[in-house]
Amino acid sequence: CRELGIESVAVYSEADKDSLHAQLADQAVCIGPGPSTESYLNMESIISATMTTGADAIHPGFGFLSENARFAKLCQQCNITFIGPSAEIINRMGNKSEARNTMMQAGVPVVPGSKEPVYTAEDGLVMAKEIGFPVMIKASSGGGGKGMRISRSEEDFTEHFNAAQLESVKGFSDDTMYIEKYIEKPRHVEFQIMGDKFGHVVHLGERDCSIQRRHQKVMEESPCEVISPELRKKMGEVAVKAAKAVNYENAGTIEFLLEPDGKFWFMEMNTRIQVEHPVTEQVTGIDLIREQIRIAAGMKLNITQEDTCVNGHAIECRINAATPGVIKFLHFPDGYGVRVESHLFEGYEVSPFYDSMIAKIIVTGSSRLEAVRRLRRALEELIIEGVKTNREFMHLLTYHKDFIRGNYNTGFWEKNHTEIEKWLKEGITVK
Ligand code: MV4
Repeated sequence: CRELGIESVAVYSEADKDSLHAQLADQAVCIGPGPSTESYLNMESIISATMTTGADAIHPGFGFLSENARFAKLCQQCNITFIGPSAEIINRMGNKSEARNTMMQAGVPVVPGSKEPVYTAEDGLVMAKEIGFPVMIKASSGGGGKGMRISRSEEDFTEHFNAAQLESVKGFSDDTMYIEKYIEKPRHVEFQIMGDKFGHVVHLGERDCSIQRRHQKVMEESPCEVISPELRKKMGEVAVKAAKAVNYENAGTIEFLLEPDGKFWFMEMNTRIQVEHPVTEQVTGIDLIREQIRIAAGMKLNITQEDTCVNGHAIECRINAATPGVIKFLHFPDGYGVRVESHLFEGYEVSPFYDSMIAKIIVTGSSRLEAVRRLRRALEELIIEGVKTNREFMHLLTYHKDFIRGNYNTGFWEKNHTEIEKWLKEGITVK
């Protein structure tokens, strides 16, 4: 905002009163107590902070209200620009089974599965038999693995369906489910999309996000090791087609499941900027948040598909706190090709109210091997005293043969985390 000459207003909760963003913004408004429901999810409080400061627009970031269609609608009704797609698109893509149908109609390859939602285990079982086991049972309002179960046979289907549906009712007050063919150990590859208000849509390459711990991404990289330029062009065109099918505006992500033989399937669309967007910024040289603000202000995309190219290799490593605590000492790595995004400072108290992610280390190299070496060095230099983190684990992960060879998929964590934890316990360190 400062680079664009735009005055910024930060909203913060009482627990975040000393936070960096509140100190760095031109203005800061307290929107409520620590618990998210009373502050960062409190729509009325955020809208009134916008009104009282006379702000024109809200950037919702990721998490919290960033994919809440009701909030986007409320902004529209209050004449506040929501920096993202329209409430209608958020709503449509947030309904995962409707999103599938929309993409099927657009001719986008979708994971084989149910054409319409299912509400009972009986109907689900009929669907599963048609599709063929194993199947993935998913919640239409789900995402990030919530309300999702794998069923490998008729015998275990009903129990898994009921468990997934109960999770969905509890988590999203929605019992709408759908069934997909289970793709064995795919790679989770997502394409960054950017669309303006004039119908221009470009893709900005892919991010391989297969290394996930319980559906929480821990490491993301671009480009994906196994995607050839031809396959990238094909997947990119499908991603653009998917975005154009819904007249997509602003930043978005098309998530695909990629099979070893190069077959790829649309899984879901995220209607927000993602935590891992810096990986794409580093290999394309495009400031995605700046583009988001420009597009929301009604300006045209100043990127064309032709002049968008992926150069070099970027890897993001998420640093998570294992416990709350006060940061006693802090040293961030730096140097060529090292980018750190963090709200930490010495004396800052890592609060128990919010997400455990406390920093992102993004490294860029001219090759994947150079990026891996740079990530190892950056993790060795990183010092965070006062809270326990996953720094050492992630450092060792970069020495695992599957990671080094880049031949991993969504099964990486399940297959390798025990071995890496053993190395950690045995105090294996690499100098
Ligand atoms: C799948 C799948 C395989 N087959 N769907 C994970 C959460 C949400 N983004 C959808 N996810 C998946 N959906 C079908 N039909 C594999 C994943 C998946 C995954 C599954 C289990 C463990 C880790 C995973 C990491 C990424 C994606």
